[in-house]
Parts: sequence; C-alpha cells; structure tokens
Amino acid sequence: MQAPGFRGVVRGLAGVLVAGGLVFGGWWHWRNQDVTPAEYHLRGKFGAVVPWPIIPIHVSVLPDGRVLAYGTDRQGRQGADEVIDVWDPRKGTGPESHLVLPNRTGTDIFCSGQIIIPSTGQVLLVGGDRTVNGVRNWSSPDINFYDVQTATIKSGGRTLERPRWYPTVMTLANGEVLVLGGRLDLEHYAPIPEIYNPQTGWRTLPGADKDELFGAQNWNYPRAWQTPRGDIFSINRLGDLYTVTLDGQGGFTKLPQKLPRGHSYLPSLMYAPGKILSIRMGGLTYNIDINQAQPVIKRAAWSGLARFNATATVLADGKVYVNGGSVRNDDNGTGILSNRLSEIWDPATDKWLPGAVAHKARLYHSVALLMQDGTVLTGAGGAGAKNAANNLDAEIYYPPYLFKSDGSGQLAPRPVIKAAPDFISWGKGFTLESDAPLGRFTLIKMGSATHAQVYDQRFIELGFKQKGAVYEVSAPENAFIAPPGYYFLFAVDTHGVPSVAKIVRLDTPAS
Ligand SMILES: [Cu+2]
Repeated sequence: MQAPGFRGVVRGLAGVLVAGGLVFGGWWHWRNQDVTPAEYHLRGKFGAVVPWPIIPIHVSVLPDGRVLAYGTDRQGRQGADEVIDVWDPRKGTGPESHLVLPNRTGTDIFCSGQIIIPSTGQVLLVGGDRTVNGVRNWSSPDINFYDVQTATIKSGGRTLERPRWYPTVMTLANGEVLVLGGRLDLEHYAPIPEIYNPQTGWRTLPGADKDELFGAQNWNYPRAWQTPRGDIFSINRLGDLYTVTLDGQGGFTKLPQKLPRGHSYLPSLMYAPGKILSIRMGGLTYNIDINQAQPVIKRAAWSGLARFNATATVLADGKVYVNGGSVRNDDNGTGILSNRLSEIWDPATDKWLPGAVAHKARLYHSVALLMQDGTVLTGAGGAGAKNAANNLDAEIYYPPYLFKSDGSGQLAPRPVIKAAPDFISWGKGFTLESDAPLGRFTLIKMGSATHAQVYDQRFIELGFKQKGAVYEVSAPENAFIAPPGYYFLFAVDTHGVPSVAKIVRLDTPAS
C-alpha cells in the first residue's frame, strides 16, 4: 500500500479536526446553551440572577415557609457573627422580601450545622467558626437557636461536648438531633457523636468515638442517614460503609461492601425511603438500598459530569435535581470546568436528563433547596474559598413539572389544596380536598442545605383513595421512614403538576 502523501496527511488531519470540532461544538452548545421555551417542560428554566443580602452558604426552610440564610456579612466576606437573613418567598425576590437581622449571640455560625427541632420548630445551630489569635477556622463549642415566631437568634451556651466546625446534623426518629463529625481545631477532629434532646440536653456516644468513622476520613459534613431499622448508615469519602447504633454508649460496624472513592464535596442523598444515590469521583453514580441490614449496591447511570461542590435535591415528583459543581474541586467558575448545566435523575428509569443552564457557576459554598412552591432555590458560592467567586445572589430553578407539556413554555395551571390538616401522625390517614383531579401525593421533609448536602432530605410517596373531591391519604408508616418535623405535602394532579405544598407537621399527637 502506498503511503499517503503530504496532502493526504493534511486532509486526514483536517478531517479529524473538523470531526472533533463538531463533536466538541455540539457538546459545548448542549452544555452551555440555555433552554428554549419549547424545552421548559423537559428541562425546566432558571429565573434571573437576584441579589441576596449575604452569601447564602447555609439555608433552611422554616416551619412558616420562609428561608433562613447565613454565612457572610453584607459585603460577602466570610463570617456570620454580624447578621442573618430571612427571606419570604411569598414576597418575591426584591429587597422587601428579605429581613436582615442582627446576630448578637457572639458566635460566628459560618460553617456550622443547622436543623429544625421538630418539637419546637426552632432552628438549632451547632458549632461554627472561631478566630484564635487572628486565625480563622477554629471550631466553636456554642449552640444557638433561631426562633421563628420572634425572628430572633439567641445563644444556647457553650454546651457542645466537642467544639465543631463542619458537623452533620440530622433529626432522629425520636425527635432528638444527632450531630456527627466536624473539626475540633486546625489539626484535630471531633469523631464522637453527640445527641441533642430538647428536654434533657446533650449526650455523647463513646462507643462510636472512632477516627475511622467521623474523624480524619469523614469529618467534613459526613454523609449519614437513619435507616428504616433505626441505626445510622454512613459512607466515608474512601467509600467505606458503616452502621452506627445509638443505644446506650453507641456502637458501630464496618460493612463488608465498599463504594469507589468519593469526596466531601460530592453529593449523596436519600431520594426514597432507604434508597440513596451517591455521586462518586468522576461522576460515577451508585444506588444504595439500605432497606435491609446488608445494603444492596448497584451502579446507576453515569451522569457524565464531575460535580465537586454540586447539590443534589429531591424534587416534588421524587426526581433528583443536581445543580452546580465543577470538574475540579477548587475551581474558580470562569472556565470550561464548571457545570452551569443542571441535570435531573429519574429513579424510575435510572436516566439523567439535561436540566436548564444556570447563569452562574455554583461552586464551593453553594446551595440548592426545594421550596414550598416546588421551585428550587440555588445560590451562593464563595467566601473563604481559595478561588471561587463571591456570589451575593441566587437563581430560582423552575422544574419541568411546572410547565404545560405542549411545548408552549407556559406555566401549567396548578391544583390547589383546599383543605388538609396542619398536623399528621404515623400510620393515621388524613383527608385532603382539592379543586382538581389528583394522581399522587408526595411528602418531602423540609431541608437545610450547606456544603453540597441537604440535611434531613426525605421523600415519601403516600398511598390514597379517592372519594369525589375528597382524598383519603395514608400517612408514613413510621418515624424511621419519616422522622418527626415539618414537611411539604404536595398534591400532584393527573398531568403531573404539583400544588403549592401544604406545610404539615408530622409527630405523635399531644395526649
Ligand atoms: Cu465552609
């Protein structure tokens, strides 16, 4: 065979370049081109970038549907010892929708853990940042409470057994709050779990005080969930799996299974009772079923996008929305490595579909959180990060279910919950009335987001029977599946469009 001449080589190279360019161009277009109205019902849509009074590094939905945020001062500088922000989504996104309140507790609650206490509706703020001899990022032993009724933040004292910076917090089935991990000082960690009881205060679990559990390999907002059997399941960043028992002194077991390497800033979430989606290094994604003592682990579809510092959020229809993040952990958000393209994972089909494209890269210290109206608040990024831009702003994501399916790009008419209880209990049904034929009822625990995770995120599909315009809906079976606290109850019509949620409290009735 004759060797190709100079022209042949040039033609071959040109062909490769053109083909590569077309593939790259297509990918680039798909990745960065925002959706057209004809696609809103498939990919959703982002609203405009709206300014926020602070960088919302920590966000919690409050029992009244408002949103507590904190993390920086009003210039977007690291430190939450001056102000906190309360946003009322019902007032839009302008300055009048925000209430910036002083934080006079003396605690810098930057990089603390925050969770709603089910029995009081207060926000418990665990630990935070302490400056020692002018050096930031030491840990705080303080706890604080934000009270929804009085809109005040007050000190709960220096009551933690261990100071904590970057702890995970979660509501337990009995209404207590479990605190895991965090750093003790600049070089040491706080592996001993602590439990907060609203009546009796704090206790520790020395039987689970192990560095391998919530120390060096897993101190940074450890990923953990209460299982349907009542113990705690945890995945560390190396992919080791543990269960932790909470009785008495506490205890732990290392499970024989292992996941590939993960990272403290890669999201994992419980998207259905006992079912966890975990995004590992390189976008490899795993589906973990912990409904039995030995977890069943399966590869899920590969999202194809590396997602350091992204947030995974369960939507009103049970799909998983992943927003933000970058191929590189410490990215600055200006290059091709950051993902402005969001994605939606459907648990029923194990498929990733492209979502809308955000205006801004949401990287280190960014958040995403489901709102009462079924939208997702996405925001922040920055403050204290080496490279990340300081984003004193947010973007609201409108998921596909809010749009008419005809491709018109118009918002769909939504069913309205005309009557539903404020309070529900495990195993006890309740009635709900609506103005439209309904096809589903979903119950989603109102979350608290920070640092690539949403504490307390839970999704429960509720059974129902229809009697005319009245629906008899089944409450969750038990508190392991649905811990006590505040939930969004969405009524979904027969076209798949959710109502604005009714906020319900799930607990034991007062006797
Ligand atoms: Cu942080």
